[in-house]
Amino acid sequence: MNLTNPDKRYLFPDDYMADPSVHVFNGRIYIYPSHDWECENVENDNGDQYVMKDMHVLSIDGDPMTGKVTDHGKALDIADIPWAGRQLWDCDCAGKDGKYYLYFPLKDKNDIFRIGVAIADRPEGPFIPQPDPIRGSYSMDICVLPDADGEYYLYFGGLWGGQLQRYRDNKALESAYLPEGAEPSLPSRCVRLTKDMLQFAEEPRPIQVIDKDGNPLRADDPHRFFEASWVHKYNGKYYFSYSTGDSHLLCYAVGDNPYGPFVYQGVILTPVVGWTTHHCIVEYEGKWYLFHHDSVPSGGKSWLRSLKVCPITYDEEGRILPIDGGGDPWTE
Ligand code: FUB
Repeated sequence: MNLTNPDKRYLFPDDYMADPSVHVFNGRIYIYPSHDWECENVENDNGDQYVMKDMHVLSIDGDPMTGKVTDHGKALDIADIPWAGRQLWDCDCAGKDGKYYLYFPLKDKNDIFRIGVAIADRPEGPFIPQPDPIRGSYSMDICVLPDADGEYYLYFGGLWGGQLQRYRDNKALESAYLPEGAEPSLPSRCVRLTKDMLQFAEEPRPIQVIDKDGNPLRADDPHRFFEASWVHKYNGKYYFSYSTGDSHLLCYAVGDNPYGPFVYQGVILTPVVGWTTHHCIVEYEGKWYLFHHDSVPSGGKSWLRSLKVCPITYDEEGRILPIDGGGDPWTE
């Protein structure tokens, strides 16, 4: 694999933030990141080291590679969410009819991830949470796609600490089941939102990433879905991108509609410094950018991450040229 090494920028050196979801609202770039905190816990596969308690909205004056970044302050605090337990993870925001809807995953008082909605009059918030989580919601890592048909599609799901292995067919299992070997890998989920943006309009559907022969990627494939779904559209195609978790890649797959299936294409970003990798892909004034994070500024602490951005390039066939993440080398 030939890697590219475009210029990269740390966006907000003043604080540790991660998991960027980015949108252009009213011509301005807004970033909805997780707000990382120092923690005493030992790192574990349950993600107990990610103890986020609030979130801030950032915005950029113009070009993401050079524009001034503004911190608009605290936009949501778990102290204001009636059903909150702990761990406010990766959010995303959608704008509709002059209102802004922030979708956030948060563990409830039983330590189960649910998805909540909070509403604001401005993209920077503050966001007022609804009193209860979305009915039938589970797991974490949110992306909302506003589509040309006027519908909004919410993507979610993540393994291990994200609890997706505890569910099948949208129902909680008695015990978690993680597929192994040649078994099909666990898929992300996609669900259309109701017109008022506050509930699921249907049962969430599995998002299959398939190989060129139409088979779901295997559970032991280092390119299989793990967490951090993002969907963007390029030349009329739907690009589903995601983190592979324990193989530390960002990969993508392409489909013809919001639900897929999505045919696996390749790696976007090789491993960064730090365990997690998480991203979004956004167009601004005709150029495309990858927003992501790494743990270089914290000296490699995987729970203290810093936001980054770099340009991405598509080739003539719409393939994304893979980028060197700067972490331990990875070989395909
Ligand atoms: O920030 C907590 C978790 O780490 C996110 O939900 C994952 O995507 C990973 O970045």
